[in-house]
Amino acid sequence: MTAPPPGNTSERRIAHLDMDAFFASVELLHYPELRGQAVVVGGRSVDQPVMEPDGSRRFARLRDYVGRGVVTTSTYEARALGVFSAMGLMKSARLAPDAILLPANFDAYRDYSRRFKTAVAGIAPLIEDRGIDEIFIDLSDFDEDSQSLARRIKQAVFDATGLTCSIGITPNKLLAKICSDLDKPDGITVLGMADIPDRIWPLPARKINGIGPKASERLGKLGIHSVGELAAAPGELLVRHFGRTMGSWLQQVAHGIDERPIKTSREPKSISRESTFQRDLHAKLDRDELSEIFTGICLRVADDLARKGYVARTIGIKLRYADFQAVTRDITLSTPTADGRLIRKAAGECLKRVPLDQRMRLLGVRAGTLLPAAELAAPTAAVQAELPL
Ligand code: TTP
Ligand code: MG
Ligand code: MG
Repeated sequence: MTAPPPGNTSERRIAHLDMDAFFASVELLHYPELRGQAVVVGGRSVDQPVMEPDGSRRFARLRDYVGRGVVTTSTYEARALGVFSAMGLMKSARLAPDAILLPANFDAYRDYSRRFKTAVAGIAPLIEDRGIDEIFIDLSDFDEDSQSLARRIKQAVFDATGLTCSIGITPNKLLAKICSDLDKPDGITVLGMADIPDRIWPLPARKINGIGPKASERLGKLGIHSVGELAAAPGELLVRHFGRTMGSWLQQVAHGIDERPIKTSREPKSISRESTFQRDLHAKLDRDELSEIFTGICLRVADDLARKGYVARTIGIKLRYADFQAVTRDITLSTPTADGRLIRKAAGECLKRVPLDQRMRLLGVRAGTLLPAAELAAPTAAVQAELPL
């Protein structure tokens, strides 16, 4: 995708979605009895809750924490007491001694991250992955109004995860990122370019993604605190203090201008595995050993395909002889597959088509022309495969 040509007046619709108190909210799914309490994620494994004989759980409290750990995230109840991400745990214990402390459980967070992204992709497939708990979504092609789209996406996320998120929908990524944070938690903020003076200009300049603590301090010294003050600052003043590139960027963003397209992650073109032998092998003399290695490579390719959710229409081999010459062969299957035995069979066919009188040092198997596996099951989803995901 490219930015719209200059003079194009049709506004894009870009959403930024960010999960609410993400790690802490995932923990509350596991410990629902903690709902409504100040909870902090950031402890060590010794802070794991302990099951009491009566079946209840005993949780670690912030006041008992000794060490140098920091808060990874906190529930909104803990934030109300002044406890935020990156604060030292011992310092936060002074503000909220009774808060519950839990160790982080990254596997669970990654799992819920995948779940919410898949749920959104089921509604709107043009997604830019921005990390574990946030995405941009290009909604420009929808006719539906922004509020109802946002509600539908939030509902899909909730149905898939039991978690709430906040969404900003605006004409670009810059504004969407700001807006997803304006009504947290569980919020929806929709705005257009005309709303910038009322809604964006009163905000502190550091709300703009890219204006960090250093830049905002330097702006402060120039008497510029809000986005509106930045928008009103003379261009040459900004260029003088920040250089041409940063100076003109500051001016643009203060006016809410941002043409960056959504960068959707590419579908992989192929998945391959190869193995370099410990010693050079001969097709006939080392037949069993070679066959075992070959099958192993095919099974790993099959496993990669299954894990990533693809089926392959072409299977190929790469072979490097002892003299470092390489050859490749491939074959197109009548039906796309992720089945290890079928991949092995097809790769075996390829192997028959290469000269095998010389010893080999490397063998590789490649699955190409990939399709999402879901499409084999649901041909109606074929349209989606044409989108530049
Ligand atoms: P954020 O989206 O910044 O925060 P959050 O989801 O906890 O809360 P909010 O409702 O304000 O969005 O970060 C997402 C997760 O990333 C967060 O749950 C924990 C992790 N994280 C860290 O590990 N260290 C940090 O300094 C921050 C800010 C977040
Ligand atoms: Mg978040
Ligand atoms: Mg986030």
